[in-house]
Amino acid sequence: MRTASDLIDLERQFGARNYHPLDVVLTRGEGVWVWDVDGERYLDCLSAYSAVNQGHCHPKIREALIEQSQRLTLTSRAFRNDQLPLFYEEICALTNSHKVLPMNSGAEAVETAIKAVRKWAYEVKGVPQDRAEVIVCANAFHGRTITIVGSSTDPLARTSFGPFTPGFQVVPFGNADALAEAITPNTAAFLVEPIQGEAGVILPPPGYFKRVRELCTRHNVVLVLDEIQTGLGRTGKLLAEEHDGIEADVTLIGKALAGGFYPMSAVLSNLEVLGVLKPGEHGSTFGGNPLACAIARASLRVLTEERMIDNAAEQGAYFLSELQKLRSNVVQELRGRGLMIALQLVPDAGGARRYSEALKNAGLLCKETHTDTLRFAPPLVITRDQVDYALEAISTVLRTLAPHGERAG
Ligand code: IF1
Repeated sequence: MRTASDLIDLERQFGARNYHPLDVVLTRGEGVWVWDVDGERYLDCLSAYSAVNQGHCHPKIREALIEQSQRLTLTSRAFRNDQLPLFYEEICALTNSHKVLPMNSGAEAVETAIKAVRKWAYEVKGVPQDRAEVIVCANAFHGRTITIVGSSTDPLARTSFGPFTPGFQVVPFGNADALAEAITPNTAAFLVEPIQGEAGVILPPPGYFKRVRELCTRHNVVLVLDEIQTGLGRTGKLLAEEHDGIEADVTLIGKALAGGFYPMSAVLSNLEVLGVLKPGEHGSTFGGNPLACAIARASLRVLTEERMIDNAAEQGAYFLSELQKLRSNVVQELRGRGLMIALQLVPDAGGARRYSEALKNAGLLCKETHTDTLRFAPPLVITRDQVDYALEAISTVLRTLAPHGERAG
């Protein structure tokens, strides 16, 4: 048997170095727990970036995967399959959508939305050809394609990957006046996360999205909400837009749509925007395949049947309020909604990375974002006792890692 360090060496030798993972080699997962190859157990507070909201290896989703994989996995969209229409019907009923376009990764859903709103701008809004603009936010994260990183303000994401796709304008997140100023007659859409994830769980000021909704309606701009991370229960509602009492014109979902078993994403839309796409204008070999659709149907079913969304609201509120009681001098700020929680460390805490490493040794897995922020986003099936386990690990690590202690190493 290969040891953990053998496996890490193999990865170093053959893998591209585009990640810097914690040195924990996982081999099994169940609910909120994962185990490494040495049999150590950890509470997963990352949930594969919210792709396993339903918990690792959920038995009912696994059953759907096994059952469907014994019948039919892939047809391509050249033929119809008997799962896609049922997925359409169920996701539309659940999210109040009129039209759906299934893709695979989150980035593909974002790209699809950009294509659709551009075409809508030319054919419906009357924007002159090749002049359509999409407004995005500073510090946003929407994926890794050339077009998307070209719209990004993050130097790490974009440097040396140009030349980029034109047609993007950037405004600060949370500032509706800045959006109002940026809108021109050529503006096709405003693409925005309800809560900025990668930026460090940044919540906009109250009332922001109400004004955004009004501005988009008034100026005939498509409001595209990227709910790829915030959606499907993560924030304590099915979609984060519900917290703001608004409805997007186009909603992007991915990640937990297929419970962490399979890559699947979707563009949910009103009739008008997706209505512009005609046969042959867009597609994907794997998009909408029967295996993905069967898994997604089970993933959505357990999310509601097992009350995971309410549990996220309840346990998230408890988690955040208990974190607020920790009173550590290295904590600068706590932010969160539902089970999407960030703990920002003071600038001289020595960096979040050594905290995530110490938390790993204390039996909790999480990932730092940028240099000073720790993110906690466990599966939505977490119980109060398991939140207490996380709180215990976090308080121990905050207490024992001296704020001015030695560097990580
Ligand atoms: C990685 C972050 C999370 C997303 C939103 C689209 C996508 C994502 C709002 C693209 C993806 C990921 C990808 C992952 C890291 C990660 C992430 F730290 F970058 F911000 F989740 F917190 N829109 N988010 O968050 O979806 O194409 O990846 O399916 O390693 O890049 P994708």
